[in-house]
Amino acid sequence: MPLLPALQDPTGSAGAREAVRFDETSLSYARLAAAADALAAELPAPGPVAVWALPTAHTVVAVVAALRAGVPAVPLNPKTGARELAHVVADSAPAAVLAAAGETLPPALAGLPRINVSTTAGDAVRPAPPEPSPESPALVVYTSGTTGPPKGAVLPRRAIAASLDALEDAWQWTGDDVLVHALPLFHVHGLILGILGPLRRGGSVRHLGRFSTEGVARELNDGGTMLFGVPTMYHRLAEALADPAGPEGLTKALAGARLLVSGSAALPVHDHERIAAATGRRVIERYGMTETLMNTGVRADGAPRPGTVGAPLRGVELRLVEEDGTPLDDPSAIGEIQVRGPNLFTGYLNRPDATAAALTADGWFRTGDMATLDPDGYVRIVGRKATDLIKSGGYKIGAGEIENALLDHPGVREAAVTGEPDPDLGERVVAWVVPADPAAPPPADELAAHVAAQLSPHKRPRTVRYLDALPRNDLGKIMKRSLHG
Ligand code: MCA
Ligand code: AMP
Repeated sequence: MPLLPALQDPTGSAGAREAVRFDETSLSYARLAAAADALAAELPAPGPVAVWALPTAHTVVAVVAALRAGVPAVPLNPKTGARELAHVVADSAPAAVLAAAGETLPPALAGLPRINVSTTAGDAVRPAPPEPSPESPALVVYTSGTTGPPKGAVLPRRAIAASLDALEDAWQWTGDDVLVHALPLFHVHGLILGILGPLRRGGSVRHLGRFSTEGVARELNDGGTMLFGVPTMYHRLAEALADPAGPEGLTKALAGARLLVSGSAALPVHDHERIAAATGRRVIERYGMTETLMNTGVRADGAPRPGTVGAPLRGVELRLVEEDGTPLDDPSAIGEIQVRGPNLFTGYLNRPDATAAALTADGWFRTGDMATLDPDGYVRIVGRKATDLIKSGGYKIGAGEIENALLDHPGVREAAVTGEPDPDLGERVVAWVVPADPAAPPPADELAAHVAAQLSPHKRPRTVRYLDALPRNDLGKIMKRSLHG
């Protein structure tokens, strides 16, 4: 089966069905196929191509065109700062960048041929291009590690198809579903689950452009059947439900949805319970990673259990292992999650060392997530192996890349970065800074702006704490565990 079957022959009523809607822009399947195929004909094979991934219909056309042409797409965060963008461009070496006409692109992309994306191009449905091989790379998605710059996870068509079909099975996801979300389109959650998911099923997606509780209420009350979000979004919905001045119709909207799904980070039990009490609906969680796509999930016909991420999805093998990699005897003990299955990536671009370190000889992926198993197989994530990974607003952020960016600032002599609990973001990036001149420490907002400009705004420190010296052990290693507010 092709990756996007509904685009194969979008004629008649199937072709007239709305595929995506962003504000005023609505594309039917016929329109999306025509625009994407017109663009696909222009793409330089074998690619890859970078996609300026604003939350717009143009991004959908660009990604679908690349998928139709069999050219790997590298979605770029349009807010990426100079240093990170230069790394992604150098590492992925795109043959062109795809963006809507009129978008101003940053200098790091100036050297690339530009191909303008139009949602109105193409006037006829062309014969479907031949389906590329299932193992061919579809997307390269950049994801942070503990140290160094982000790595490009190469995702084959096979993994995308397998993961989306496992979610179809778990959630009884059909072409009648209308998904509502406001996730960014340069990560797995928003792009693969949130856009390619509905397109694979022949259903519809309404993207809010940017998250708002009003937008969620409006779209769910206007035919939306499912909501996908990160825990920060559900936290804001829980707050809005409790606020007498919150958006009109929000309770009804959430109560009427078929599925409310949270992922990318742990949903706090408190927010889960507040939403359940106000709406009668329980949010269901699923657990995934950029490298593995989706691993577990609570089923639509299953029992949501706050604090758990459900059981392994169809086709996914999951086990817990000890520190030395041996599978745990006692399933109720804490171990690291390893997963194996058709949902896995093929490796990190240009990083055979990192790929080899992430996978065991027999193909298990080391997630770095620590968990226990409930007797019925539900997974409870209890923490992460690496203290140098921070999940803030659902974004994975490496402490090392922020420390390096801070050290580039002339006012910083030493820096350490940690994550601290935050009711809204889950974790908040905290920078511990030894100023070059103790009498004139660089202001916190200046350091935040510096990190935002070098890396990404979501990686900026939300709190800066100044120290005379960083705590170090006898070997000179920074003792991060003793850094807390
Ligand atoms: C603020 N801004 C700045 C600065 N300060 N810009 C430059 N310099 C600064 N110093 C800007 C920001 O860019 C943003 O711009 C606005 O101010 C607000 O920023 P922020 O406070 O960071 O955003 P927020 O409103 O708190 O965002 C919360 C959020 C967001 C909407 C929940 O965190 C989000 O979209 N999270 C989703 C992450 C995600 O999709 N993760 C999936 C990866 P502007 O106002 O223009 O926006 S995980 C994954 O894919 C796996 C597979 C999985 O399991 O799902
Ligand atoms: P990323 O690399 O950005 O794709 O993030 C993947 C990581 O997000 C996983 O390794 C987990 O630590 C975390 N994660 C994703 N979904 C969940 C969830 N439902 N509950 C807890 N953590 C999650």
